[in-house]
Amino acid sequence: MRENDASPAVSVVVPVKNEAGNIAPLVAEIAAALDAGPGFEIIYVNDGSSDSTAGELAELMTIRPWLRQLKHATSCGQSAAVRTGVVHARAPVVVTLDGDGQNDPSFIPALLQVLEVGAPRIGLVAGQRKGRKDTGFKKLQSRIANGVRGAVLRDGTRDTGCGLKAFRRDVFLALPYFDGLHRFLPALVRRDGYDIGYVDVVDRQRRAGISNYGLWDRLWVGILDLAGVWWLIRRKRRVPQVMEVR
Ligand SMILES: Nc1nc2c(ncn2[C@@H]2O[C@H](COP(=O)(O)OP(=O)(O)O)[C@@H](O)[C@H]2O)c(=O)[nH]1
Ligand SMILES: [Mg+2]
Repeated sequence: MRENDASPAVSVVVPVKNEAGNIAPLVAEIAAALDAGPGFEIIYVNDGSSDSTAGELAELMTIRPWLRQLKHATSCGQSAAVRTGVVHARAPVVVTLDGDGQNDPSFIPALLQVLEVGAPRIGLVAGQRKGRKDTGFKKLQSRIANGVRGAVLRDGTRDTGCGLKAFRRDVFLALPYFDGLHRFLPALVRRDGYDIGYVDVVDRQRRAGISNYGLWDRLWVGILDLAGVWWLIRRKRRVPQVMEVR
């Protein structure tokens, strides 16, 4: 998208909290990945950052007409930030990725391709990390979390923690909303009758700054959320096909 296009084909949503130093390099990479394709917009959802994230975005917006910043007055969490971005997205297809540079935007076209070829059967395409660039301890946490989740939900997904995802906006907005939702998207999209597509992606190091999560906030809420998603899937019912009789 060269001009400020009000109806882009793809909206890229990036949730950020205190990602100073990571903004400009990632915006450039996303734009480079999508430049040859259909029109796009990039929506940064700034979730109450206290560093220079807002200023760095504002400065870039003066030269990047397709860049938008949505700000939460106070921090509401990553799931809320993703949802805000999807609600305000102008395209029917949304791509998400983390704002710290760990997800490589060069995989975005591959995700979009799988979504397009699989339409309308595939509702979401999930990046699956290979060769993780996190510490050994974090990789272990992630492996356990993905293992337990896979055993309980049987969602057929090796890795749901990867921020790189592509999905239909209407499919996402029909999902039940709760804090933590962004970690359970494949299981919930499947619950609504869609298939999930997968693309192997290569993970990178966080470019600058530090992780927003510690062990405990991920572990405890993860267990609670898993119980909730298990219940939601147990209570799945057939979706009625409704016809109005006149
Ligand atoms: N909007 C928002 N984004 C967050 C929050 N916590 C983390 N993020 C973003 O979500 C992405 C992943 O978080 P990160 O701290 O890198 O987690 P990790 O890679 O799993 O250790 C990054 O883009 C963060 O800026 C939050 O509370 N609100
Ligand atoms: Mg990260």
